[in-house]
Amino acid sequence: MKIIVLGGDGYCGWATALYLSAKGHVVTIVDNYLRRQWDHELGAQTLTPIQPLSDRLRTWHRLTGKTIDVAVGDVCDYDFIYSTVKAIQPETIVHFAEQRSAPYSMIDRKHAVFTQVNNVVGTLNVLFAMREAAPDCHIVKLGTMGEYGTPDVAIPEGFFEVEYRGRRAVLPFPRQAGSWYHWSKVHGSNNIMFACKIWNLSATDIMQGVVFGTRIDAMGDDSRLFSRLDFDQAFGTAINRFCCAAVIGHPLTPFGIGHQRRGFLPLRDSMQCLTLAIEHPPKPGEYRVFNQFEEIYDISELARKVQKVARETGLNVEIKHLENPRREAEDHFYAADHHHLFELGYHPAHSVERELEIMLRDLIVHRDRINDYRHALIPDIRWDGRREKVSFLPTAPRLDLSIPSVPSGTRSFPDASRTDSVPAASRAAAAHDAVDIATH
Ligand code: NAD
Ligand code: USQ
Repeated sequence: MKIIVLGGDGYCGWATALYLSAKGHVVTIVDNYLRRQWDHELGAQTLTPIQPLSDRLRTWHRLTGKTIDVAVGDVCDYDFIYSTVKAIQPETIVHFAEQRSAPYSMIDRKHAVFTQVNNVVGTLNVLFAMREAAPDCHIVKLGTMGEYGTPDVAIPEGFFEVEYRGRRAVLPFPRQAGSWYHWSKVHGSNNIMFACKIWNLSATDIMQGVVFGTRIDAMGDDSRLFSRLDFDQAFGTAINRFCCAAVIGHPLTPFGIGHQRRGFLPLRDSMQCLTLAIEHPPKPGEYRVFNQFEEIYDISELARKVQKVARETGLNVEIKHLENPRREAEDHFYAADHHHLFELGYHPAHSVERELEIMLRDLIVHRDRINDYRHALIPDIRWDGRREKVSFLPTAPRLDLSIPSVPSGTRSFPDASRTDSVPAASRAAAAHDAVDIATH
Protein backbone atom coordinates (compact mmCIF):
# COMPACT_ATOMS: atom_id res chain seq x y z
CA MET A 1 0.00 0.00 0.00
CA LYS A 2 1.21 3.58 -0.68
CA ILE A 3 1.09 5.42 2.63
CA ILE A 4 1.94 8.99 3.62
CA VAL A 5 2.95 9.43 7.26
CA LEU A 6 2.39 13.07 8.20
CA GLY A 7 4.59 13.99 11.17
CA GLY A 8 6.93 11.07 10.45
CA ASP A 9 9.92 12.66 12.20
CA GLY A 10 8.12 12.62 15.58
CA TYR A 11 7.83 10.09 18.40
CA CYS A 12 4.95 7.99 17.03
CA GLY A 13 5.35 8.94 13.35
CA TRP A 14 8.94 7.73 13.02
CA ALA A 15 8.13 4.37 14.61
CA THR A 16 5.05 4.05 12.37
CA ALA A 17 7.04 4.79 9.22
CA LEU A 18 9.59 2.05 10.09
CA TYR A 19 6.89 -0.42 11.12
CA LEU A 20 4.94 0.05 7.88
CA SER A 21 8.06 0.01 5.71
CA ALA A 22 9.22 -3.22 7.40
CA LYS A 23 5.82 -4.73 6.53
CA GLY A 24 6.41 -3.93 2.86
CA HIS A 25 4.30 -0.79 2.50
CA VAL A 26 5.63 2.07 0.36
CA VAL A 27 6.05 4.94 2.81
CA THR A 28 6.61 8.68 2.39
CA ILE A 29 7.25 10.85 5.44
CA VAL A 30 6.00 14.46 5.51
CA ASP A 31 7.35 16.70 8.26
CA ASN A 32 8.51 20.31 8.69
CA TYR A 33 10.79 19.63 11.72
CA LEU A 34 8.74 21.91 13.96
CA ARG A 35 9.14 19.46 16.80
CA ARG A 36 12.92 19.79 16.74
CA GLN A 37 12.53 23.59 16.98
CA TRP A 38 10.28 23.35 20.05
CA ASP A 39 13.12 21.59 21.89
CA HIS A 40 15.21 24.76 21.51
CA GLU A 41 12.35 26.98 22.58
CA LEU A 42 11.73 24.91 25.73
CA GLY A 43 15.39 24.36 26.62
CA ALA A 44 14.76 20.61 26.54
CA GLN A 45 16.02 17.75 24.41
CA THR A 46 14.93 14.33 23.31
CA LEU A 47 16.60 11.88 25.61
CA THR A 48 17.62 9.57 22.80
CA PRO A 49 19.91 11.71 20.65
CA ILE A 50 18.14 11.46 17.29
CA GLN A 51 19.91 11.88 13.96
CA PRO A 52 18.84 14.24 11.18
CA LEU A 53 15.96 12.63 9.27
CA SER A 54 18.06 12.05 6.14
CA ASP A 55 20.68 10.14 8.21
CA ARG A 56 17.99 8.05 9.89
CA LEU A 57 16.58 7.09 6.51
CA ARG A 58 20.02 6.25 5.10
CA THR A 59 20.60 3.95 8.09
CA TRP A 60 17.22 2.29 7.51
CA HIS A 61 18.08 1.72 3.85
CA ARG A 62 21.54 0.36 4.65
CA LEU A 63 20.18 -2.09 7.25
CA THR A 64 17.05 -3.27 5.45
CA GLY A 65 17.43 -2.37 1.76
CA LYS A 66 14.11 -0.49 2.07
CA THR A 67 13.56 3.11 1.04
CA ILE A 68 11.34 5.64 2.80
CA ASP A 69 10.83 8.88 0.86
CA VAL A 70 10.57 12.32 2.44
CA ALA A 71 8.70 15.49 1.56
CA VAL A 72 9.76 18.33 3.84
CA GLY A 73 6.97 20.87 4.28
CA ASP A 74 4.13 22.24 6.36
CA VAL A 75 0.66 20.67 6.23
CA CYS A 76 -0.71 24.18 6.82
CA ASP A 77 0.71 25.14 3.39
CA TYR A 78 -2.10 23.99 1.09
CA ASP A 79 -0.12 24.09 -2.16
CA PHE A 80 2.54 21.87 -0.59
CA ILE A 81 0.18 19.25 0.84
CA TYR A 82 -2.05 19.23 -2.24
CA SER A 83 0.86 18.67 -4.64
CA THR A 84 2.36 15.99 -2.37
CA VAL A 85 -0.91 14.05 -2.19
CA LYS A 86 -1.49 14.46 -5.93
CA ALA A 87 2.00 13.22 -6.81
CA ILE A 88 1.99 10.21 -4.48
CA GLN A 89 -1.66 9.13 -4.83
CA PRO A 90 -1.63 7.41 -1.41
CA GLU A 91 -4.13 4.75 -0.41
CA THR A 92 -3.72 5.81 3.23
CA ILE A 93 -2.62 8.98 5.00
CA VAL A 94 -1.67 8.57 8.66
CA HIS A 95 -1.87 11.99 10.25
CA PHE A 96 0.38 12.70 13.27
CA ALA A 97 1.51 16.19 12.18
CA GLU A 98 0.19 18.31 15.01
CA GLN A 99 1.36 20.23 18.06
CA ARG A 100 0.55 17.57 20.63
CA SER A 101 1.48 18.96 24.03
CA ALA A 102 -1.27 20.08 26.38
CA PRO A 103 1.12 22.18 28.55
CA TYR A 104 2.68 23.84 25.47
CA SER A 105 -0.79 24.93 24.35
CA MET A 106 -1.45 26.42 27.81
CA ILE A 107 1.65 28.68 27.97
CA ASP A 108 -0.14 31.80 26.75
CA ARG A 109 -2.43 33.16 24.05
CA LYS A 110 0.24 32.87 21.38
CA HIS A 111 0.81 29.16 22.04
CA ALA A 112 -2.92 28.44 22.28
CA VAL A 113 -3.56 30.16 18.95
CA PHE A 114 -0.58 28.51 17.31
CA THR A 115 -1.71 25.06 18.48
CA GLN A 116 -5.25 25.47 17.23
CA VAL A 117 -4.24 27.01 13.89
CA ASN A 118 -1.55 24.40 13.26
CA ASN A 119 -3.79 21.48 14.17
CA VAL A 120 -7.17 22.59 12.82
CA VAL A 121 -5.91 24.22 9.60
CA GLY A 122 -3.43 21.41 8.93
CA THR A 123 -6.16 18.78 9.17
CA LEU A 124 -8.57 20.84 7.04
CA ASN A 125 -5.88 21.17 4.37
CA VAL A 126 -5.33 17.42 4.36
CA LEU A 127 -9.08 16.83 3.96
CA PHE A 128 -9.30 19.29 1.04
CA ALA A 129 -6.18 17.76 -0.56
CA MET A 130 -7.79 14.32 -0.31
CA ARG A 131 -11.01 15.57 -1.88
CA GLU A 132 -9.15 17.28 -4.72
CA ALA A 133 -6.38 14.78 -5.40
CA ALA A 134 -7.09 11.37 -3.79
CA PRO A 135 -10.78 10.99 -2.86
CA ASP A 136 -10.50 7.20 -2.35
CA CYS A 137 -7.68 7.56 0.18
CA HIS A 138 -8.35 6.53 3.80
CA ILE A 139 -7.21 8.99 6.47
CA VAL A 140 -6.12 7.53 9.80
CA LYS A 141 -6.13 10.55 12.07
CA LEU A 142 -4.55 10.60 15.50
CA GLY A 143 -7.09 11.99 17.91
CA THR A 144 -6.80 11.51 21.65
CA MET A 145 -8.72 9.90 24.51
CA GLY A 146 -8.42 13.34 26.11
CA GLU A 147 -11.11 14.63 23.73
CA TYR A 148 -13.69 12.95 25.97
CA GLY A 149 -12.28 14.34 29.20
CA THR A 150 -13.21 12.47 32.37
CA PRO A 151 -17.02 12.30 32.39
CA ASP A 152 -18.84 10.56 35.22
CA VAL A 153 -20.19 7.91 32.85
CA ALA A 154 -18.54 5.23 30.70
CA ILE A 155 -17.04 6.47 27.43
CA PRO A 156 -18.13 4.68 24.23
CA GLU A 157 -16.11 4.58 21.00
CA GLY A 158 -17.13 7.91 19.54
CA PHE A 159 -20.89 7.51 19.42
CA PHE A 160 -23.65 6.57 21.84
CA GLU A 161 -27.37 6.00 21.73
CA VAL A 162 -29.48 8.54 23.61
CA GLU A 163 -33.15 8.80 24.37
CA TYR A 164 -34.37 12.38 24.77
CA ARG A 165 -38.01 13.44 25.08
CA GLY A 166 -39.22 10.15 23.80
CA ARG A 167 -36.98 9.91 20.72
CA ARG A 168 -33.82 7.86 20.27
CA ALA A 169 -30.74 8.75 18.24
CA VAL A 170 -27.09 7.76 17.85
CA LEU A 171 -25.00 10.89 18.44
CA PRO A 172 -21.35 11.81 18.93
CA PHE A 173 -20.45 11.36 22.60
CA PRO A 174 -19.98 14.78 24.27
CA ARG A 175 -16.42 16.06 24.38
CA GLN A 176 -15.01 17.78 27.48
CA ALA A 177 -11.36 18.38 26.66
CA GLY A 178 -8.92 19.70 29.26
CA SER A 179 -6.48 21.94 27.36
CA TRP A 180 -6.38 24.12 24.24
CA TYR A 181 -4.46 21.28 22.61
CA HIS A 182 -7.10 18.69 23.47
CA TRP A 183 -9.82 21.03 22.15
CA SER A 184 -7.90 21.36 18.87
CA LYS A 185 -8.29 17.60 18.51
CA VAL A 186 -12.04 17.86 19.11
CA HIS A 187 -12.32 20.50 16.37
CA GLY A 188 -10.27 18.27 14.05
CA SER A 189 -12.57 15.30 14.75
CA ASN A 190 -15.69 17.35 13.98
CA ASN A 191 -14.20 18.54 10.70
CA ILE A 192 -13.24 15.01 9.64
CA MET A 193 -16.72 13.67 10.48
CA PHE A 194 -18.26 16.45 8.37
CA ALA A 195 -15.89 15.89 5.43
CA CYS A 196 -16.79 12.19 5.35
CA LYS A 197 -20.47 13.10 5.29
CA ILE A 198 -20.33 15.68 2.50
CA TRP A 199 -17.52 14.30 0.32
CA ASN A 200 -17.74 10.55 0.91
CA LEU A 201 -14.19 10.41 2.30
CA SER A 202 -13.33 7.54 4.63
CA ALA A 203 -11.68 8.10 7.97
CA THR A 204 -10.60 6.35 11.13
CA ASP A 205 -10.29 8.73 14.04
CA ILE A 206 -8.02 7.11 16.62
CA MET A 207 -8.68 8.24 20.18
CA GLN A 208 -5.28 7.24 21.42
CA GLY A 209 -4.36 7.07 25.09
CA VAL A 210 -0.98 8.09 26.50
CA VAL A 211 1.86 6.30 24.68
CA PHE A 212 5.02 5.06 26.40
CA GLY A 213 8.12 3.16 25.41
CA THR A 214 11.52 3.63 23.86
CA ARG A 215 11.41 1.33 20.87
CA ILE A 216 9.71 -1.09 18.52
CA ASP A 217 11.22 -4.30 17.17
CA ALA A 218 11.87 -2.82 13.70
CA MET A 219 14.48 -0.50 15.30
CA GLY A 220 16.54 -3.50 16.38
CA ASP A 221 19.43 -2.46 18.60
CA ASP A 222 20.66 0.30 16.35
CA SER A 223 20.34 3.49 18.38
CA ARG A 224 20.43 5.54 15.16
CA LEU A 225 16.93 4.21 14.51
CA PHE A 226 15.48 4.94 17.94
CA SER A 227 12.49 7.26 18.28
CA ARG A 228 12.82 10.53 20.08
CA LEU A 229 11.85 10.32 23.75
CA ASP A 230 10.73 13.34 25.73
CA PHE A 231 10.65 13.78 29.48
CA ASP A 232 10.29 17.54 29.84
CA GLN A 233 7.21 19.14 31.39
CA ALA A 234 5.58 19.87 28.03
CA PHE A 235 6.19 16.87 25.78
CA GLY A 236 7.18 14.25 28.35
CA THR A 237 4.25 11.98 29.12
CA ALA A 238 3.67 10.31 32.48
CA ILE A 239 5.37 6.90 32.16
CA ASN A 240 8.23 8.20 30.01
CA ARG A 241 8.87 10.93 32.60
CA PHE A 242 8.69 8.49 35.52
CA CYS A 243 11.20 6.13 33.87
CA CYS A 244 13.64 8.95 33.08
CA ALA A 245 13.33 10.25 36.64
CA ALA A 246 13.90 6.75 38.07
CA VAL A 247 17.14 6.39 36.14
CA ILE A 248 18.67 9.45 37.83
CA GLY A 249 17.10 8.87 41.26
CA HIS A 250 14.77 11.87 40.89
CA PRO A 251 11.44 11.39 42.68
CA LEU A 252 8.51 10.19 40.57
CA THR A 253 5.95 12.98 40.41
CA PRO A 254 2.21 12.26 40.47
CA PHE A 255 0.44 15.63 40.31
CA GLY A 256 -1.83 16.51 43.24
CA ILE A 257 -3.83 13.64 44.75
CA GLY A 258 -2.56 11.52 41.87
CA HIS A 259 -5.67 9.45 41.13
CA GLN A 260 -6.00 10.74 37.58
CA ARG A 261 -6.92 7.76 35.41
CA ARG A 262 -6.01 7.46 31.77
CA GLY A 263 -5.74 4.80 29.07
CA PHE A 264 -2.11 3.88 28.25
CA LEU A 265 -0.45 1.82 25.57
CA PRO A 266 3.12 0.96 24.62
CA LEU A 267 4.56 2.42 21.43
CA ARG A 268 4.87 -1.08 19.92
CA ASP A 269 1.16 -1.75 20.52
CA SER A 270 0.27 1.61 18.99
CA MET A 271 2.01 0.49 15.78
CA GLN A 272 0.09 -2.77 15.79
CA CYS A 273 -3.25 -0.99 16.30
CA LEU A 274 -2.64 1.66 13.63
CA THR A 275 -1.68 -1.05 11.15
CA LEU A 276 -4.89 -2.96 11.90
CA ALA A 277 -6.84 0.24 11.15
CA ILE A 278 -4.86 0.83 7.93
CA GLU A 279 -5.21 -2.71 6.66
CA HIS A 280 -8.95 -2.86 7.47
CA PRO A 281 -10.20 0.44 6.02
CA PRO A 282 -13.75 1.74 6.44
CA LYS A 283 -16.22 2.07 3.56
CA PRO A 284 -16.33 5.27 1.46
CA GLY A 285 -18.19 7.93 3.41
CA GLU A 286 -17.64 6.14 6.73
CA TYR A 287 -16.27 8.02 9.72
CA ARG A 288 -15.37 5.52 12.44
CA VAL A 289 -13.83 6.03 15.85
CA PHE A 290 -11.48 3.62 17.65
CA ASN A 291 -10.47 4.11 21.26
CA GLN A 292 -6.85 3.00 21.28
CA PHE A 293 -5.35 2.04 24.61
CA GLU A 294 -4.32 -1.17 26.25
CA GLU A 295 -5.21 -0.60 29.88
CA ILE A 296 -6.48 2.08 32.22
CA TYR A 297 -4.17 3.08 35.06
CA ASP A 298 -4.22 5.47 37.93
CA ILE A 299 -1.14 7.74 37.88
CA SER A 300 -0.03 6.86 41.44
CA GLU A 301 -0.40 3.18 40.67
CA LEU A 302 1.82 3.67 37.62
CA ALA A 303 4.41 5.47 39.71
CA ARG A 304 4.42 2.49 42.09
CA LYS A 305 4.87 0.08 39.16
CA VAL A 306 7.84 2.09 37.86
CA GLN A 307 9.28 2.22 41.39
CA LYS A 308 8.96 -1.58 41.75
CA VAL A 309 10.55 -2.41 38.38
CA ALA A 310 13.28 0.18 39.01
CA ARG A 311 14.07 -1.46 42.39
CA GLU A 312 14.36 -4.84 40.70
CA THR A 313 16.85 -3.21 38.32
CA GLY A 314 18.84 -1.86 41.29
CA LEU A 315 17.52 1.72 41.12
CA ASN A 316 16.13 3.19 44.32
CA VAL A 317 13.61 5.92 43.77
CA GLU A 318 10.91 7.57 45.87
CA ILE A 319 7.49 8.88 44.89
CA LYS A 320 6.80 12.51 45.83
CA HIS A 321 3.60 14.24 44.81
CA LEU A 322 3.90 17.63 43.15
CA GLU A 323 1.48 20.50 43.31
CA ASN A 324 -0.69 20.06 40.20
CA PRO A 325 0.07 22.70 37.54
CA ARG A 326 -3.06 21.65 35.63
CA ARG A 327 -6.73 22.19 36.26
CA GLU A 328 -8.14 18.68 36.14
CA ALA A 329 -10.00 16.15 38.26
CA GLU A 330 -7.41 14.35 40.42
CA ASP A 331 -9.66 11.53 41.61
CA HIS A 332 -12.48 10.50 39.35
CA PHE A 333 -14.51 7.76 37.71
CA TYR A 334 -13.02 6.57 34.43
CA ALA A 335 -14.19 3.79 32.17
CA ALA A 336 -13.91 3.59 28.40
CA ASP A 337 -14.74 1.02 25.74
CA HIS A 338 -12.03 -0.28 23.47
CA HIS A 339 -13.71 -3.15 21.62
CA HIS A 340 -12.96 -2.32 18.00
CA LEU A 341 -9.22 -2.92 17.87
CA PHE A 342 -9.45 -6.11 19.93
CA GLU A 343 -12.13 -7.31 17.49
CA LEU A 344 -9.74 -6.64 14.58
CA GLY A 345 -7.10 -8.80 16.27
CA TYR A 346 -5.11 -6.54 18.59
CA HIS A 347 -2.99 -8.58 21.02
CA PRO A 348 -0.96 -6.55 23.54
CA ALA A 349 2.71 -7.45 23.04
CA HIS A 350 3.48 -7.97 26.70
CA SER A 351 2.87 -6.70 30.23
CA VAL A 352 3.49 -3.10 31.28
CA GLU A 353 6.17 -4.37 33.69
CA ARG A 354 8.11 -6.02 30.83
CA GLU A 355 7.90 -2.80 28.80
CA LEU A 356 9.16 -0.83 31.81
CA GLU A 357 12.16 -3.17 32.14
CA ILE A 358 13.05 -2.59 28.47
CA MET A 359 12.67 1.17 28.90
CA LEU A 360 14.84 1.38 31.99
CA ARG A 361 17.54 -0.66 30.27
CA ASP A 362 17.46 1.66 27.22
CA LEU A 363 17.40 4.81 29.34
CA ILE A 364 20.15 4.00 31.80
CA VAL A 365 22.84 4.55 29.17
CA HIS A 366 21.60 8.14 28.85
CA ARG A 367 21.78 8.88 32.58
CA ASP A 368 24.19 11.82 32.10
CA ARG A 369 21.99 13.37 29.45
CA ILE A 370 18.90 13.14 31.70
CA ASN A 371 20.90 14.73 34.51
CA ASP A 372 21.87 17.60 32.19
CA TYR A 373 18.17 18.34 31.64
CA ARG A 374 16.82 17.34 35.08
CA HIS A 375 15.44 20.87 35.55
CA ALA A 376 12.90 19.96 32.83
CA LEU A 377 11.24 17.43 35.17
CA ILE A 378 9.60 20.11 37.35
CA PRO A 379 6.78 21.95 35.56
CA ASP A 380 6.32 25.70 35.58
CA ILE A 381 3.55 25.95 32.95
CA ARG A 382 0.33 26.35 34.90
CA TRP A 383 -3.22 26.17 33.58
CA ASP A 384 -3.99 29.51 35.28
CA GLY A 385 -1.47 31.23 33.00
CA ARG A 386 1.29 31.76 35.57
CA ARG A 387 4.82 30.61 34.77
CA GLU A 388 6.13 29.47 38.14
CA LYS A 389 7.69 26.16 39.17
CA VAL A 390 5.41 23.91 41.21
CA SER A 391 6.58 22.59 44.58
CA PHE A 392 6.65 19.15 46.10
CA LEU A 393 3.72 18.66 48.44
CA PRO A 394 4.86 18.40 52.06
CA THR A 395 3.04 15.10 52.67
CA ALA A 396 1.63 12.61 50.21
CA PRO A 397 -2.03 13.48 49.72
CA ARG A 398 -4.34 10.97 51.39
CA LEU A 399 -5.13 8.04 49.14
CA ASP A 400 -8.77 7.23 49.74
CA LEU A 401 -8.80 3.52 49.05
CA SER A 402 -12.52 3.32 49.71
CA ILE A 403 -13.33 4.82 46.31
CA PRO A 404 -14.43 2.02 44.01
CA SER A 405 -12.85 3.12 40.78
CA VAL A 406 -12.74 0.99 37.68
CA PRO A 407 -10.11 -1.61 38.54
CA SER A 408 -6.89 -0.48 36.93
CA GLY A 409 -5.14 -2.89 34.67
CA THR A 410 -8.43 -4.43 33.57
CA ARG A 411 -9.01 -5.08 29.94
CA SER A 412 -12.65 -6.04 30.35
CA PHE A 413 -15.28 -3.82 28.85
CA PRO A 414 -16.79 -1.50 31.40
CA ASP A 415 -20.39 -1.64 32.39
CA ALA A 416 -21.95 1.81 32.36
CA SER A 417 -24.09 0.88 35.35
CA ARG A 418 -20.92 0.98 37.49
CA THR A 419 -21.40 4.72 37.67
CA ASP A 420 -24.07 4.11 40.28
CA SER A 421 -21.54 2.46 42.52
CA VAL A 422 -19.30 5.54 42.66
CA PRO A 423 -19.74 7.16 46.08
CA ALA A 424 -21.40 10.51 46.43
CA ALA A 425 -18.12 12.31 47.22
CA SER A 426 -16.56 11.14 44.01
CA ARG A 427 -19.66 11.95 41.99
CA ALA A 428 -19.74 15.40 43.55
CA ALA A 429 -16.08 15.99 42.62
CA ALA A 430 -16.76 14.97 39.03
CA ALA A 431 -19.90 17.08 38.89
CA HIS A 432 -17.96 20.05 40.26
CA ASP A 433 -15.39 19.50 37.55
CA ALA A 434 -18.13 19.38 34.92
CA VAL A 435 -19.60 22.64 36.20
CA ASP A 436 -16.14 24.23 36.14
CA ILE A 437 -15.70 23.22 32.55
CA ALA A 438 -19.09 24.58 31.66
CA THR A 439 -18.60 27.92 33.36
CA HIS A 440 -14.97 28.78 32.58
P1 NAD B 1 5.55 14.53 18.08
O1 NAD B 1 5.49 15.95 18.50
O2 NAD B 1 6.71 13.72 18.54
O3 NAD B 1 5.49 14.42 16.48
C1 NAD B 1 4.68 15.24 15.69
C2 NAD B 1 5.43 15.51 14.39
O4 NAD B 1 4.62 16.32 13.55
C3 NAD B 1 6.74 16.28 14.62
O5 NAD B 1 7.82 15.64 13.97
C4 NAD B 1 6.47 17.67 14.04
O6 NAD B 1 7.62 18.27 13.49
C5 NAD B 1 5.41 17.35 12.98
N1 NAD B 1 4.52 18.48 12.70
C6 NAD B 1 3.80 19.23 13.58
N2 NAD B 1 3.12 20.18 12.93
C7 NAD B 1 3.41 20.03 11.60
C8 NAD B 1 3.00 20.71 10.43
N3 NAD B 1 2.18 21.76 10.48
N4 NAD B 1 3.47 20.28 9.24
C9 NAD B 1 4.32 19.21 9.14
N5 NAD B 1 4.74 18.54 10.24
C10 NAD B 1 4.29 18.95 11.45
O7 NAD B 1 4.17 13.87 18.53
P2 NAD B 1 3.80 12.32 18.74
O8 NAD B 1 3.99 11.98 20.16
O9 NAD B 1 4.45 11.51 17.71
O10 NAD B 1 2.24 12.38 18.50
C11 NAD B 1 1.75 12.32 17.18
C12 NAD B 1 0.23 12.41 17.18
O11 NAD B 1 -0.31 11.39 18.00
C13 NAD B 1 -0.30 13.75 17.68
O12 NAD B 1 -1.33 14.18 16.82
C14 NAD B 1 -0.86 13.43 19.03
O13 NAD B 1 -1.98 14.22 19.28
C15 NAD B 1 -1.23 11.96 18.92
N6 NAD B 1 -1.12 11.28 20.22
C16 NAD B 1 0.09 11.15 20.84
C17 NAD B 1 0.16 10.53 22.08
C18 NAD B 1 1.46 10.38 22.85
O14 NAD B 1 1.42 9.95 24.00
N7 NAD B 1 2.61 10.71 22.26
C19 NAD B 1 -1.01 10.02 22.66
C20 NAD B 1 -2.23 10.17 22.00
C21 NAD B 1 -2.27 10.80 20.77
N1 USQ C 1 0.88 13.56 35.25
C1 USQ C 1 1.38 13.47 36.52
N2 USQ C 1 2.72 13.60 36.71
C2 USQ C 1 3.59 13.80 35.68
C3 USQ C 1 3.08 13.88 34.37
C4 USQ C 1 1.72 13.76 34.19
O1 USQ C 1 0.63 13.27 37.48
O2 USQ C 1 4.80 13.92 35.93
C5 USQ C 1 -0.57 13.41 35.02
C6 USQ C 1 -1.22 14.60 34.32
O3 USQ C 1 -1.60 15.59 35.24
C7 USQ C 1 -2.39 13.93 33.62
C8 USQ C 1 -1.89 12.53 33.31
O4 USQ C 1 -0.74 12.32 34.13
O5 USQ C 1 -3.46 13.80 34.50
C9 USQ C 1 -1.47 12.36 31.86
O6 USQ C 1 -0.55 13.38 31.54
P1 USQ C 1 0.51 13.20 30.35
O7 USQ C 1 1.40 14.39 30.37
O8 USQ C 1 1.12 11.85 30.40
O9 USQ C 1 -0.45 13.19 29.07
P2 USQ C 1 -1.34 14.33 28.42
O10 USQ C 1 -0.97 15.70 28.83
O11 USQ C 1 -2.77 13.92 28.62
O12 USQ C 1 -0.95 14.21 26.88
C10 USQ C 1 -0.40 13.02 26.31
C11 USQ C 1 0.15 13.42 24.94
C12 USQ C 1 -1.00 13.93 24.07
C13 USQ C 1 -2.09 12.86 24.02
C14 USQ C 1 -2.54 12.45 25.41
C15 USQ C 1 -3.46 11.25 25.39
O13 USQ C 1 1.14 14.45 25.09
O14 USQ C 1 -0.51 14.20 22.76
O15 USQ C 1 -3.20 13.39 23.32
O16 USQ C 1 -1.38 12.03 26.17
S1 USQ C 1 -4.72 11.40 26.62
O17 USQ C 1 -4.09 11.62 27.91
O18 USQ C 1 -5.48 10.18 26.58
O19 USQ C 1 -5.50 12.56 26.25
